[in-house]
Amino acid sequence: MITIFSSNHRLHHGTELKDGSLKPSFENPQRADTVLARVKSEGLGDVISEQRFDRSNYVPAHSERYVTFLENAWQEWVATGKTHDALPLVWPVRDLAIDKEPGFIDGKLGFYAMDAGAPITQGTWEAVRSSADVALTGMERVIEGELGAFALCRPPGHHAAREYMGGYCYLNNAAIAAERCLRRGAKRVAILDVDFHHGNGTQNIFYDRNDVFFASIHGDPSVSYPYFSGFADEKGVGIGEGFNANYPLPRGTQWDTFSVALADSLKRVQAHQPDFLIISLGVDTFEHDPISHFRLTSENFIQMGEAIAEVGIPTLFVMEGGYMVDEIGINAVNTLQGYDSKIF
Ligand code: Q9C
Ligand code: ZN
Repeated sequence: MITIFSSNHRLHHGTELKDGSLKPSFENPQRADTVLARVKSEGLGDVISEQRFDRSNYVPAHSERYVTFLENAWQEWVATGKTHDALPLVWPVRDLAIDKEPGFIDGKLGFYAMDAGAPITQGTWEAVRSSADVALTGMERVIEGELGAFALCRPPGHHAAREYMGGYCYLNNAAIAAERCLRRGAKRVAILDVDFHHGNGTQNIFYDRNDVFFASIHGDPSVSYPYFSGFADEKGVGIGEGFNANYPLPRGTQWDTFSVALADSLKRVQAHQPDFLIISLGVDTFEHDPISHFRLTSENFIQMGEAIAEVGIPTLFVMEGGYMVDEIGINAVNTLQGYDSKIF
């Protein structure tokens, strides 16, 4: 399987609040470099660089003003005399005004964020747009006939909604790829999110749509991040009703339970009859992940890839989370090798 990678990911290396102070984020550059090293040492296939795409490719999944915010946020932050990571400190919840974009960066940060988990740094925009370009480049290859491709995206994307960032995510790489293939003539697309955390951003973007079926298997939001999205009764709205499926699972979930949800979600994917399948591939379901609570083994990721291949739909894998840096390469590549073993 071909891999698409951008060295621009290294331009983004942020901090997060942990145990009362700012520490280097779990979402660090080592992650993508470790996965790339495994892709190469296993001889998974060719590794190519991303093509440059126009920002108009990001806008169908996001709003014009949100993309503009991302492009300019660091400059606006620096103009206030600050040089440390930009993080929001105030949010428009409940009855506060959500209809007016603030004119000052401190307000904009809260307006366009769901949490304080997506720092904006000097290199963030360049890394973020390159990550989206990695997904778009991978999608092009699948549209042109590859049966599988791996978009080694970093930063990840699935928490990024139409108009907000959060959870290490800025642009929703999987959603941007889905919009691309619809514009290139696909009738239907399915996105299956196997990251430990609910793909709230992807759900948000396609919630009122019937052309994109979205399913997510994740830690029960009543006890796991992102807490406010990912419940089983979220099934879509309007013509989108029935085109969103959530599988919240308890902490401690192992393969026996995960695989049942996976099989059901893949059955629903097949019923949608998509032209293309996009997998939001988070490997933070691993038993030793430092911030997550499932217990999949490295072997289980091979089984996951095999199960996905059985559906028989050309598939783009898009890298999302996974924070056990020593194993993230093994687990991601195991999934891809499992897929390849059934397809080729
Ligand atoms: N102490 C992705 O996997 N913080 N994002 C959790 C844990 C947010 C994860 C706090 C985790 C976001 C793409
Ligand atoms: Zn995650």
